[in-house]
Amino acid sequence: SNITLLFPEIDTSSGALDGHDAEQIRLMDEVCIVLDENDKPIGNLSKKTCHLMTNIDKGLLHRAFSVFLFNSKNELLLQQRATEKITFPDMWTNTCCSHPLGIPGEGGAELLESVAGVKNAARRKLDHELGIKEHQVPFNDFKFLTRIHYKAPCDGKWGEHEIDYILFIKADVDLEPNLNEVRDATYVTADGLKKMFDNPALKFTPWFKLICNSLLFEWWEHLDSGIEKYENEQDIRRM
Ligand code: DMA
Ligand code: MN
Repeated sequence: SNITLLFPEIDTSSGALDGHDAEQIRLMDEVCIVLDENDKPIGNLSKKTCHLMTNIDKGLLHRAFSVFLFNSKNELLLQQRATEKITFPDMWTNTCCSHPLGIPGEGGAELLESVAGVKNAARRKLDHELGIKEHQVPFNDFKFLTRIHYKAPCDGKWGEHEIDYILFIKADVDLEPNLNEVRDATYVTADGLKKMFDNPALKFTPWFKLICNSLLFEWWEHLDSGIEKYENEQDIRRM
């Protein structure tokens, strides 16, 4: 891999995790897929390295996914991130977000394979974060819509810089939230979500706000009629 040539002075700051939750520190050793601007994998680096702003400021970019799960009443499942989360704690966001890992079945250089990879990762994390068993979210029920390239600082030290695969699924599921990941979860209608935005006590993740302010409500209106025309977009949307 040419990654150490591209990022010769990568920051792995030894003290960056001090004081954080032990389980969340452990998860910072997960191996993320590092990308060029066209979503081609150029190597693997730890989740910790990928989320340090010092590295993001040098252009370091990785692959992610965002799941939007709707029940049969077309209500969207939201989660509030746990206080233990190192990035964006306590914020409300879409159903589940995470990273495909540099492990068999989750990677891929071509879109067909990378989409399959993020669907596999999504099923792994829906179970890990929300206790949704894989049989309730069949692989073939996920719809890939598009990819969003965005950058968002968190608190100065940490941030995101991702190509984020947007996945929709309609499923009625049983929830058993992992409280180390998720503080709260609730279903909302589109109007209910807009009312939440008016409540100044609630904070939302930057990527969720970007998607809400651009595409979400249009997609949501077409859930049962015409969602196909939004599926499998080949271009990467830069936000
Ligand atoms: C990362 O989400 C993915 C996006 C789209 C921001 P996350 O911080 O919730 O990842 P993880 O659950 O793996 O900590
Ligand atoms: Mn990330």
